[in-house]
Amino acid sequence: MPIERNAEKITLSLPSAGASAEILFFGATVISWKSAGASGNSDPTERLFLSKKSALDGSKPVRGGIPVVFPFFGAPTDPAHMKMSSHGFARSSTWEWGGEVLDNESGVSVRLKLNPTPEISQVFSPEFSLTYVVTLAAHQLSTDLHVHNPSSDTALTHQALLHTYISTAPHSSTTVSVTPLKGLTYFDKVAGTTKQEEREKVDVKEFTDSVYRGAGSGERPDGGQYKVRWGPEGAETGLDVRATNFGDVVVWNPREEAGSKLGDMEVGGWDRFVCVEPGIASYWNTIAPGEKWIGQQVLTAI
Ligand code: TA6
Repeated sequence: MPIERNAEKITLSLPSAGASAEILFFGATVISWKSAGASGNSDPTERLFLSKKSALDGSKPVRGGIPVVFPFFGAPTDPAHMKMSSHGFARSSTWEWGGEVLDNESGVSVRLKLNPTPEISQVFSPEFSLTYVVTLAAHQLSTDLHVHNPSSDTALTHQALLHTYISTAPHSSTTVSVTPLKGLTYFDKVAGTTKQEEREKVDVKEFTDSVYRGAGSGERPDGGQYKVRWGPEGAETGLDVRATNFGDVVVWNPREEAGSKLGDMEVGGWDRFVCVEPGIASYWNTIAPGEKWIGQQVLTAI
């Protein structure tokens, strides 16, 4: 069965490619994506990191997979957001089944929806309607966040980000790099300063929390495509990340320094992931009444 669902989650599968994905209704959080590499040099394997200590029962946001961040990134700064916790309500709300979009040999795709509930309306008053389309193909996982402003007279101003935890080989035994980020301006949240990226390859061997600005806004010829790689020269593996309409990308790894302080981060988990997060994180997007904005992430296992 390419698309199965129960009250808690949706399971997508493409048996011919050995690919599968699992999406919790809680937070519309993709918690698993298994795929072989497009180059044919890797068997189906789990491509996302999920902390063994993560709650999966809806008691708190998932520590891993692809949490959906909306209507703002990070700690609330707007007075209108102060009733919400970090990264907003989308990742800790229960989304609804929105139907099958595609189910054939080339891929399976489903829709989840989130509209204002009494709980959300208590903390966020603007009208909104979110649709999340998750598509599994042979070597790819696409996640499209649609933000619709149903208001007839009021603009909707928001941020949004896909907080993707990419499973990697241990940083302690190999270099996991993210390219190309050289030349971009970024806010280094660890140092608290704005910097210019001078490294060809960005690694996360140190505690890293960087918001790269203009990474995907079209200011760069590739419009937000990143390679996450590790392994021996000439035999590297990893993921390609392609972002559309997300003008920033965040690179995060807490290492033991900050990771050991996260109650739901398994010990040593920080050594086996890198978060590469396409998003609207350093600016705000405004959607006119009746209009829609769509942000897309396409992950490809190489
Ligand atoms: O995306 C990086 C970041 O904003 C870090 O500052 C860190 O807070 C991380 O998100 C995880 O946030 P969370 O609220 O899930 O613990």
